[in-house]
Amino acid sequence: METVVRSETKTVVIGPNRPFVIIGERINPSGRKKLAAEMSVGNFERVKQDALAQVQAGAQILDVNAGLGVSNPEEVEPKVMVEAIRAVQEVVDVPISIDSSVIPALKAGLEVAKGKPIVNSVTGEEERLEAILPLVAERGAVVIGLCNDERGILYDPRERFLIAKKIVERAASYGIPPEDILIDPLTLPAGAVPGAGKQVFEIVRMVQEELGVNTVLGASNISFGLPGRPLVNATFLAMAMASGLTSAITNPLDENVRYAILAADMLLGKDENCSRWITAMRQKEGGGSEERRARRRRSRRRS
Ligand code: THG
Repeated sequence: METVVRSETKTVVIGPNRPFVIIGERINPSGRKKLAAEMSVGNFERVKQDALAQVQAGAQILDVNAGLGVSNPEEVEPKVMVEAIRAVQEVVDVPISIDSSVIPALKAGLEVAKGKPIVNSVTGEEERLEAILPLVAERGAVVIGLCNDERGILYDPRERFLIAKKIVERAASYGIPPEDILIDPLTLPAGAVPGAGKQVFEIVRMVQEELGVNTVLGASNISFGLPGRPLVNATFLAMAMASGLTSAITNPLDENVRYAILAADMLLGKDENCSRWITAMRQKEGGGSEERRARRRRSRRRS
């Protein structure tokens, strides 16, 4: 099954036989005080820089989160979301993932995001299914379905899978086809929840094998509170990819993450002639141009 998202002019396809898709996570003020302060006064310069840098580093989609941690998000977030999406669309032409738990912010985001965006997200909660799925159907957008519901977060992978199944079935009743859904197994911090990674790998595999639906997750969540976060994130992603994960909301500016994804794609046979991997390693080695590499070879011979 292939999930198609679009910006104004670009199309991105997510699927099991496609290279892994990186959704850039950095346009998110939670945990970034400076960014939050700037966004709250209408300064989106850093948002634009982050957008450009992430796309340059290989993000094919950008997640936009406008959660400023205010006490009245229903009033504040829709406006900030609209401005943030507009700022991103001014500098890059990639599909947008509209990331909010505030329904009016999702709605406002859908009005300005060009092409076919992602709504991030709906859960298995009745109230949210009923409010968000009609918006997704009306716009013909893609929706991320998170594997939690009224009962909160469940630790049994089968229980979480059953929520995914319910979301897919309910979406169908609104006319949303399964290819327009990305299931997010929910990633809990491994430092607090033993086996958090393994739960995710099992759910990803079940969703792919039993529903045939594509998957996404927030990779950086796995390492919250742990030392060596980039290496944990990168390893987690590579393992999830081996279990069938098709996309992730993560930080492509992190070399561990970027190279782990390229290596995993290559090992899974999604990199013809290993050419993307070889190109990345050549660029990492420095400069990139044939001339600079030749110069380096000469200087190595001299030394
Ligand atoms: N699933 C879905 N959407 C999500 C998540 C998910 N959206 C939000 C989040 N989880 C994914 N996005 C982030 C963004 C940033 C960080 C983690 C997840 C992060 N930030 C650094 C921190 O807080 O320490 C700070 C960033 C910096 O300064 O560089 O870790 O799971 N569907």
